[in-house]
Amino acid sequence: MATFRFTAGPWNVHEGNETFGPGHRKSIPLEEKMKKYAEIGMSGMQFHDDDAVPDMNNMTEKQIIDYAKDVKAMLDKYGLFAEFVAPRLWFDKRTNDGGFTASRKEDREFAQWRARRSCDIAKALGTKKIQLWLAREGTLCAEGKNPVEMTLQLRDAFNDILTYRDDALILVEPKPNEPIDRSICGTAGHALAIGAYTVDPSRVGLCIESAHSILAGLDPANDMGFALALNKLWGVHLNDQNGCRYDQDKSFGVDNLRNAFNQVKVLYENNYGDRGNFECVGLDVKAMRTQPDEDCYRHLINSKRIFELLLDKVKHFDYAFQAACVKEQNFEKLEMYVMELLMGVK
Ligand code: XLS
Ligand code: MG
Repeated sequence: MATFRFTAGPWNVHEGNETFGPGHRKSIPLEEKMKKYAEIGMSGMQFHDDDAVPDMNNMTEKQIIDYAKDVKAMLDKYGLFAEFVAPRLWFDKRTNDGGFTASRKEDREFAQWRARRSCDIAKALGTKKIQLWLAREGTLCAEGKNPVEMTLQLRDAFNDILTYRDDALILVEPKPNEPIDRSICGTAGHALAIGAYTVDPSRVGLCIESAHSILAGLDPANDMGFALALNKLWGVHLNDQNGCRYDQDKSFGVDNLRNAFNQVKVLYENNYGDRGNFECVGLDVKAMRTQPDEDCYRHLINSKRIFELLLDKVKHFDYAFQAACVKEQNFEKLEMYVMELLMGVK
């Protein structure tokens, strides 16, 4: 019986900035977000390395760890845990052309330094999970990098993390494009294949994000099922996405409700969440740009509620009826049953 623990990152409550305009909501200090997250039912928080330690590029390794320990104390104060730390390898000038796959050796070394610091920060925050959203690991200009080299550079970067911290777990969060034009590791299958060639494949798993699967033209519930079957679903980033366009991070289920139902269904049926804080329901959603300051947490509240309402639908799913439909191969009947269930007629 799965118990779901919800988490979100500080970036999920943001000022509203996007490619075409600056943000217009006020910045909220980390502690205030923690307090509010606890109030709205989050159990934990997710971090980029510099969400936890903002000025880390200008700090010594010891200073970084000490700072992270203070963040841990803050989390404890609000009864929250840290789910993962993700090196943010897409903000710095040195990672313009990629982090682990940057063309220049010194830039790759910077990325490696950040990944190692993420391991230290994660330890101070009490988590083994290092999440890798491989934002710029690919090409802007197709001929700008060599695909064979990039694949091996990623494997080497995973190896460095696995060796630097021998209890670290890598969660790859695949995404096929954006901000990069062509990603070198765009799907769950790519991520696990690279993981299989590392020094410890048992410590490389997945975080499946709904929108990223949709952007790859794939079904998020099936991606989650794939990962669950292989015991590799170590995180999810639930949200929604209107087709293959820019990454939207909409509230969970608002565009593809049936799709969202099937994500909740596959998680519930496979007892996702039973491994406690290890298996969280991350809500990687962003508020619409129009949202005012005083209501800038609503998308998180809504996403959690939609998940819970869908969970209730899942619990009422008539498996005997489904089996009968499958036996007669009457999928029109089964489909209509699902539609009626979702529309509140069943
Ligand atoms: C962006 C990603 C990002 C990661 C965290 O597309 O979803 O938010 O989840 O680095
Ligand atoms: Mg994400």
